[in-house]
Amino acid sequence: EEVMLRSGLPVGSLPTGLCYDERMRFHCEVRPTSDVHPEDPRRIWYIYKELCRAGLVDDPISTRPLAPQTLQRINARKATEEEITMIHTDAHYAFVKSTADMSDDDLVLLEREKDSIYFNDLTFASSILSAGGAIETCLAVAQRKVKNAIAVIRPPGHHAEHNEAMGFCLFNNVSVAARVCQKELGEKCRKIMILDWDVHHGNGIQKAFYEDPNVLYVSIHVHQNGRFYPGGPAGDWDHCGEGPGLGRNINIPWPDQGMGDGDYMWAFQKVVMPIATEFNPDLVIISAGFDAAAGDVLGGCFVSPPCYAQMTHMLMTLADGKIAVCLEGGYNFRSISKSALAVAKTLMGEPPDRLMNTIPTEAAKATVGRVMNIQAQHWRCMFPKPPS
Ligand code: 6DK
Ligand code: ZN
Repeated sequence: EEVMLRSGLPVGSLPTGLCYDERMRFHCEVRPTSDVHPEDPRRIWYIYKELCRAGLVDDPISTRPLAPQTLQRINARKATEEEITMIHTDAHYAFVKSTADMSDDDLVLLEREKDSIYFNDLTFASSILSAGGAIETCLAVAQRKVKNAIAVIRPPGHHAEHNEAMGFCLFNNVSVAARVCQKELGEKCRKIMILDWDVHHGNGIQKAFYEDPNVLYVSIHVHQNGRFYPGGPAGDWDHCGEGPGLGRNINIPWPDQGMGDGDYMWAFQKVVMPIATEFNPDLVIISAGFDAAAGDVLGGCFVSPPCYAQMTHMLMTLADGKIAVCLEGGYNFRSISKSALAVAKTLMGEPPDRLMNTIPTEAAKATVGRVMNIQAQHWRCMFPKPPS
């Protein structure tokens, strides 16, 4: 049955949104070495080109006839200081801003002090556009200006903490966007689910909402004895939130042995979808890194484009379909382009392709079983079934 908007139009007739802004490519290494950094400005350009190639974007560079349905542009804008400091400290905002006026020598020195982060004089500009792009994308979805949307943004955000830039991340785009939506839209957007399928743990998002009952953070990431970035115990399965936020943090930490479609589907069927349905969010935001994709050297996993499509499709059953996809990591140009295209097509209503492999590994079942056991303390849907 079709869901109707107040305007009388069916939701299905609204377009899917796309946020992309060339200027987010300005952030790059000030002194590139022989081997290029994986968080390369071309990442977002390759994804955009793939969407154009498929005829989904009305752009002069598009070489193919336009598809019957195209993506509706969402303009990225600069996030304001007020918005950024809903998550970050004034000092952190001031620090990132100050890098715009530093000399190249100072920027190189700064890079050595920090954990997996580089700067140039346009890092700040790109970072506030990336956060502002996430904000505009999430607001457009939450306000039903579009059916759903994808934000092809960089630099990524999920590792950035209140006072810390780390792991290629300056500002926590998705966390800032979630807070802005709650503040601007009130009761209409109180409960937000953030699903993080980037292969790394989104320590920054977890920390920002650890005691918040209204933000459900679910992360699927490689994490074996804290050895995979960012390391430390924060990404373990027994980190479930604190105080009023207890049970609103779900970590699904894979061992480092190359997980694939069957494992992700198992996690979605057994944990992600049941808990998400019980939580019943007003908005779903995906921290969509494509570094668990087959072909990604940093991730070492094997997720296929149809599996990303399938995960998107499942999440679209929540929040009346209000889902905003925000790019995080993903380093193989081809893998991220194909994966993002599959997600965009799914958002636009195309049924996902069939998966080649749907069988979970024993290691995945063991991890998911541990998560179910601990989350049974917080979620009715996780109770073991009584014998029939
Ligand atoms: N550094 C992310 O994908 C970022 O989660 C991952 C950050 C990994 C940092 C450690 C690391 C390298 C590797 C190869 C070459 C240079 C540096 F935030 C996201 F972008 F989403 O592997
Ligand atoms: Zn990542």
